[in-house]
Amino acid sequence: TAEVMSHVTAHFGKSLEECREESGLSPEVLEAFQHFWSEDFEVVHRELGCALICMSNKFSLMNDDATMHHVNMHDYIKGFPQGELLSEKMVGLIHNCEKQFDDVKDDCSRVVKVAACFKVDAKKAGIAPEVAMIEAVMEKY
Ligand code: BOM
Repeated sequence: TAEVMSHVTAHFGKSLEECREESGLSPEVLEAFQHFWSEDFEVVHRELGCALICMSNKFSLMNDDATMHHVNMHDYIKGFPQGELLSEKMVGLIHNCEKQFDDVKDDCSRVVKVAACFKVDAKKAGIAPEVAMIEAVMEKY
């Protein structure tokens, strides 16, 4: 659900600052991670893909080849309130997007394409949070 996704995004997004430098993602491109879900934000920069890899590694959510670690992702999402309502859906959507871009060799470039695909599909599935929903739960993490 979008509510659960707001919690996941708020928690995951807290690791963005730690990853900014090593990923080369400037604050002008993405000031705060909650804006990932904004209509106005285009998920296109390779550096965002590098940042997502760095952030995911803080929580062991990716394998060494920068694909999603299914078990760890399930467990991570299930750790949030009502997370079991979202985990299967979210893992399924991400995996479906990964399959569409598995020909892209560069990890950062592939991950940003997978993330853009996931954003579109999550909106279609009605599980994308509003930025305001994320902001409302930021203080919990
Ligand atoms: O093959 C790489 C898979 C990684 C894709 C990551 C997509 C996540 C997009 C950003 C949304 C964040 C919300 C929660 C974070 C959990 C990863």
